[in-house]
Amino acid sequence: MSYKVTNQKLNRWVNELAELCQPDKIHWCDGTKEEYDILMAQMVAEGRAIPVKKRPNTYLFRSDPGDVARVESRTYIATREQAKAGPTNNWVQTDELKKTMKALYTGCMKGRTMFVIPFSMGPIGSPMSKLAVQITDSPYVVCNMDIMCRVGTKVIELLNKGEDFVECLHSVGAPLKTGEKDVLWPCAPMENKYISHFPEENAIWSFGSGYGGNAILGKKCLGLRISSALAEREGWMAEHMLILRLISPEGKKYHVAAAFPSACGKTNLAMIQPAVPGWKAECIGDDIAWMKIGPDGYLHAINPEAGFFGVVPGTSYKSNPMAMDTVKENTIFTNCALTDDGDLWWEGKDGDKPAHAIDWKGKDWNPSSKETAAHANARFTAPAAQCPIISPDWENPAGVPIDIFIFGGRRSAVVPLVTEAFNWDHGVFLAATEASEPTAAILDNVGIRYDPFAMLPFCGINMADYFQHHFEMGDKLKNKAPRIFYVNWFRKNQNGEWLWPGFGDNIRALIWMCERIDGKAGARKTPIGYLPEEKDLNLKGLVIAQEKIKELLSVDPEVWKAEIPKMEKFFSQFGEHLPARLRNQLDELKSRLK
Ligand code: SAT
Ligand code: MN
Repeated sequence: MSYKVTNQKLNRWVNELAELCQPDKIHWCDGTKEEYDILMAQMVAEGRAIPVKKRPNTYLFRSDPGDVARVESRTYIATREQAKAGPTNNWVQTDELKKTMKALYTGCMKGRTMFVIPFSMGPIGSPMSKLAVQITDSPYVVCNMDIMCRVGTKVIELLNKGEDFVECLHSVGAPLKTGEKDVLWPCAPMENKYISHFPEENAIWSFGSGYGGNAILGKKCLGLRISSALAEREGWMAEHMLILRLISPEGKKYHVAAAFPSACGKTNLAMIQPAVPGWKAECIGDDIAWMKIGPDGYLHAINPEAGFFGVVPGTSYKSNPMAMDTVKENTIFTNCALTDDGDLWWEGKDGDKPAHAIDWKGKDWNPSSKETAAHANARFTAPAAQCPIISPDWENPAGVPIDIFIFGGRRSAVVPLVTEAFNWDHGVFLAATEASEPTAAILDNVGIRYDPFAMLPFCGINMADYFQHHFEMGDKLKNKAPRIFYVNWFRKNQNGEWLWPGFGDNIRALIWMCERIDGKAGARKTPIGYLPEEKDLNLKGLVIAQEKIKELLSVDPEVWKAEIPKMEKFFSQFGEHLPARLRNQLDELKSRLK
């Protein structure tokens, strides 16, 4: 250990867990490049990491085929009373879950090293940041945490001054018997995986998975589930949102925070290359926003993360050139295919398919293979600072003032390209009824589902309380609240073709939003909100059939009436707990559709 720990709570916690988990060794991480390089070199020697020749300091990992994404059915919110977790979370009573998991943790790190990772979510020392410590027995997780969070001795200095921290415990759940040879990707069987949260004690206990949000605990577990509970108690917001700065041709800055479900294009929008000349974009974050009302009365956002954990398939110079340039070096890839010339391949990458590759399972692959070369939820882990359009303000401890909130999902029908909420309460309603079609980011997602605020899998409290909290934030922000919009880039026509080009052309919807704020752009009032007319959108340079625009901006009251019973059913699970203001919004929509 290169530092001394005088925070007694931390020492006690680590000692207790060492006794429980019985690792061979304890390694206190300092987050330095040397440490990262040594761990990587070890993993290369063990065959777990494959250096990617064409990309400096870049490594490929292949996970166990049963450990490839978040598993929501194994994700728990444990509280004393069920009402605190609410109907949308898997709830287990705190003591009961602890008992089950303590049995699993007993001896779970035998034959392994226990790593202690002190980290900060948010710039170290920002009043909006939080300190945490993750314990893990996965060196792969340590290296990912090094990229995704701010790890190191500066955090220890703050802890030694007596600052508190969130306890994040993780084990892959695969102890080794004496002399037993390890597998390349250790993890536990599905029925023993637990991704557990104790929001009443700021603690996370994760067991059995080594993948993504199940294991990199700063991300969804702390960044959203624990933080949404903290935010409700402390009067701020922890949201599943990218943060983007738009700069108009006149040099005016607008800050956007946008919530879409996993694998619905947050990273692409966060790194947008505007198709309209003169407009510029800067990326601040691609997944999580922590927001507090600043001294100026506006809502200020920071990105608590330090890296991107992005979906690889579909990423190309066409869909996201900035992401492509971000992952040229110093990146961890998981579950991509390896080409014979020492580069990576994935579905949707630019250029021809390779004649031969090694697929994500380590098997020979060629273009006639039935299975995909990369897993649909293959991911890159890359430092945010490497993004060519990262904003100079991305680490500003005061955050950036948010002008625009965007919600949306993947809907091939019903939902128009862009809608503006009538007011804050209506915006909360639009967000609360956010819905999306399935993606590969989750193992067990089927059919269209309501995903309020894109937080369904990430809300650490009763979702009804979360809704109420948003109404109250609006009351505090008053006329300084962000304006709320709803978008759908994914509308299809009857032949199943996309109606909207998406990607860089999404700027056209964003420009309308900026112009609405400035009182420059027109809109028509519809039962579901304000919509632009064709003339209100900047469509210069876009070749698109008139009928497509018409369909993209259409609202069919009959189709929307058919949505009402689904919304009612979704809301009914909250019973009396549902905020009256949300019920009013639904009633008002009904009467507008009459
Ligand atoms: O695995 S993660 O939760 O980090 C990615 C995602 O589902 O958004
Ligand atoms: Mn996400």
